[in-house]
Parts: sequence; C-alpha cells; structure tokens
Amino acid sequence: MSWKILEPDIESALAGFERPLDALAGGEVPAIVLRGAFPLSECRGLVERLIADGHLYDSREAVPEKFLSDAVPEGFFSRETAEESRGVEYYRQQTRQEHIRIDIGTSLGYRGEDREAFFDHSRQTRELFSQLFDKGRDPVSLIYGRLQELSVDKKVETARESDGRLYGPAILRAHYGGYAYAPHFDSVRLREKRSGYAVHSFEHQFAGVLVLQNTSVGDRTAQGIIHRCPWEPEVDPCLEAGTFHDYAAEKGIEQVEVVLEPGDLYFFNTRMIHEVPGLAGVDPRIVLATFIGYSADREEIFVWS
Ligand SMILES: O=C(O)CCC(=O)C(=O)O
Ligand SMILES: [Fe+2]
Repeated sequence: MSWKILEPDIESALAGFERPLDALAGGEVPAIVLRGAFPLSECRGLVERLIADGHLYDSREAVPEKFLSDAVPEGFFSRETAEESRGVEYYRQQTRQEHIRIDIGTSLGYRGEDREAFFDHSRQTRELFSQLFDKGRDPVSLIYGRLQELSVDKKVETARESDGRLYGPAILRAHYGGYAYAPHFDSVRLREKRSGYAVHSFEHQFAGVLVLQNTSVGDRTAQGIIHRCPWEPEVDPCLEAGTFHDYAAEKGIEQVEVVLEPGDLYFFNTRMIHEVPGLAGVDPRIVLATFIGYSADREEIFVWS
C-alpha cells in the first residue's frame, strides 16, 4: 500500500481509518496533517508577543547574550543514566554557533535527568503558558482538542505522575540560522529509557507539532521528512555515524516530505526515523510541539513535551 499523509482535516482522517491513531501507531500512514488548524493571524500575533516579551529575539538584530547560553544544541537528549549519555557540552561543541534553538517550555529529553528540577520547571511553564495564551483559544488546547477528536473516544490530558505532579503541557521551539534535526527517533522507552517516569508505560509515542512560522530561502522552506523506517537497534550505528541516508537508499526505504504552512498541525509516530533539514533563512522556524503517549488498550492519552 502506498504510504501517504492523511489530510487535510479530521473528517478525512476518520473517513480513511476508523481509528486514525492506530494507523499512526502501526506505521500505516506517515503523518496526519490538519491544514489551517490555527489562524495565520494568531500565529503571527503569538510570534510578535514572544519577541516583545523577550522570550525570543528578533533575528534581524544581534543575538542577545542570554540566548546564546540558553540555546539547546543540535542532537542533544539525555538518557536515564548519565553514564550512557554524552553530556550537553559534547553536543554544544558539535553545533555551529549560529544554529540557535530556543525552547520556551520544559523538555523531558533535555531536563529529565533531575526529577525535582524537571517538575519544578514544568510548573513554571504552566504558569507562563497561562499568561501567554488566551484561555480557551490557545494553541495548546487546540492540539489537545484535535488529538481527542482523532482518538475517537479516549481522554487526552497533560501527562502526570501517580502523585499528581504534572509535566510541561507543550513546548515552543524556535530554530534560528539553519538549526537542523538530523535523522533520529524519539522515545522515552527505546531511546532515553526513562523508566522512572509515568510516560514510559505507553506502547507508542507520537509528536503533535503546530507550525507557527516557517523559515525560507528563496522559494525553499524548511520541512520535515519522515522515513518509512521504524527504529530498530540495527539502525543505531548509521544514526550515530550520520549515514542514515546511505542506509535508506541501500534498503530502498520510502520517505515523505511533510510540507507545512504556518497554522498547519501534524501528528506523526516518533519511532519512525525523521528529520528536519536546516535552512538558514532570516526568520526562525517556530513550532509548538508535544509528545504523546498512546496505547490502543488505554483510555487515557498523555501529552507532554
Ligand atoms: O520540528 C518538527 O517539526 C519536529 C521536530 C522533531 O523531530 C520532534 O519534535 O521530534
Ligand atoms: Fe523528533
């Protein structure tokens, strides 16, 4: 069967599959794309507010010092045990200075090593988001609501531990100067191995990403690519060596470019090897991103960042 994006809206996803999220879990479709999910004028308004409030900087001006030290290097994530991880400094040295990624929110992959600090940071993010977005019409609720509809009858909620502590609900990420995601996969289970967190118990992990602003050079824009290749241990050597494209060509692995405009929301299975090649346009690519824990036999769907 051909591997095609399910789009442009919830209705067509539900017309194609009784349970579109099961199709995502099983790798039957590369992504579900909801076109124009968030109004373009609100995307613009939000980006302007983020700059005005000092959460992001205007790319036409010099990079303020605090953003240089806050930047998240390319490729960095931490594992359950620090011994298995290359530290953040390693990745910082590999990342070109102009490849600046600014996160507004709490990333489990970045901060999960220190539980207390992670949940404390998550609390601050929820406070911040409650001021940043208009209640009820905010883009985080939008992602949760659309996901709920795609799930048919499940319950979508911010991930929580059994003691009630909440994760960060979503994360804003701005990618400046050609910041790239090399081919990788994301999994608290299979990659970060965070068995100490409740989100570890879900069978599948998805991402739900809303594009707020794209970056462009001439008529090219930065777009994600999803490969028809679920992660297996045998893929690790070529991910680490940076030779996944050769491997994919050799094996005849299909790939799909997910071409998105600001306001488009997409969901994909993060076990599939995926990437967002960098493009050094003037404006940064800015997204609102979530991770999603899904098991076909569980009523709740957990969302975190
Ligand atoms: O920015 C995106 O569209 C996706 C980035 C990514 O690889 C992820 O969220 O896992
Ligand atoms: Fe990813």
